[in-house]
Amino acid sequence: MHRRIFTLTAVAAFFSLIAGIASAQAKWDLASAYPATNFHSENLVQFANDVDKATGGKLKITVHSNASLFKAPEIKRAVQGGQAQAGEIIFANFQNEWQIYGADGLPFLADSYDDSNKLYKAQKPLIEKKLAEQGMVLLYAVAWPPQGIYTKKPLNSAADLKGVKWRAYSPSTSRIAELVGAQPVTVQAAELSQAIATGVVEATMTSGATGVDSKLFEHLKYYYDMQAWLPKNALLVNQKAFAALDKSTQDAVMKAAAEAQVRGLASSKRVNTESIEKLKANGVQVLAPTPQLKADMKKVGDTMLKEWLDKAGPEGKTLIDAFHKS
Ligand code: PCA
Repeated sequence: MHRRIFTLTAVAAFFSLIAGIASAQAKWDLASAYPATNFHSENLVQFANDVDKATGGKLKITVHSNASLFKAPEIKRAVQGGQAQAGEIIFANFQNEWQIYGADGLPFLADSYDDSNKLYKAQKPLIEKKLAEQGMVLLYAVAWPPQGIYTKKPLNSAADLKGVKWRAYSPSTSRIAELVGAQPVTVQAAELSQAIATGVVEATMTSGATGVDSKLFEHLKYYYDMQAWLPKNALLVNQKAFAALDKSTQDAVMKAAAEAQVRGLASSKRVNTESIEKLKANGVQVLAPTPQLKADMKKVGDTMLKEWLDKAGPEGKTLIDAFHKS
């Protein structure tokens, strides 16, 4: 009898030792969809290094950039299901699942860094709640630089986009194409340079940053600096993976995440300026939109906000009201 108790105690001690080692050496895969040299990706690597340092190597995070682990639209589900413990998504990709995710993808609703920050403050509590229901934790979010239009030919008005093969990355960028009579083709950033090079697409709306990352300047020689919206990327973690960490490791993750958000925003602003210069240096005409093009795109924005409010319901109205009051 005594011997049996001893054995059970020994077995229990053995397992708690193994569990101790496991929790002492947690390893996370972090799926991301943008190239390793993109500022969001560099920020993720810095975040992983900070966590490694702060925890004395107790949590090792491997960043898999450029959609090498999961394609952009699959990352959220992969984190939810625990196939990747962490992942970076662009909220706007998930608008069809829940309209609130798409608020920062609406043209001219929040079209400066200040407004983007205000919109995020209004979105954040709703998004945190939704992600919690979905078994995930929001670590941080960082805006892309403002979005403009890349084309092969000069644009006087939106009518010049009729029939043009327009690359979209989200439901709202597809909707823009439909409203101006262009032909939407959804292509994520990881496949963008190939799609442009092979002529599958001949225009897109994105940032200066992606224009440089994907070398859009090789084929698209006009960039209309519309400053239409600033979509946000967000780092998510699987709730169970997070809960499995000890308290001090969780605190280190949260602290590194808060720092990554501040650093990422500063990088976004710096990259915005630098990439416009790089586009010019590579022969792109960086232009302000003509008054007609601007008016046409504003009209597109108004239509899309109306459509969005219809779909988003009272929750959407509360969000927009909170944003406008802030
Ligand atoms: N670049 C990403 C999303 C927004 C941006 O500026 C892309 O074009 O896919």
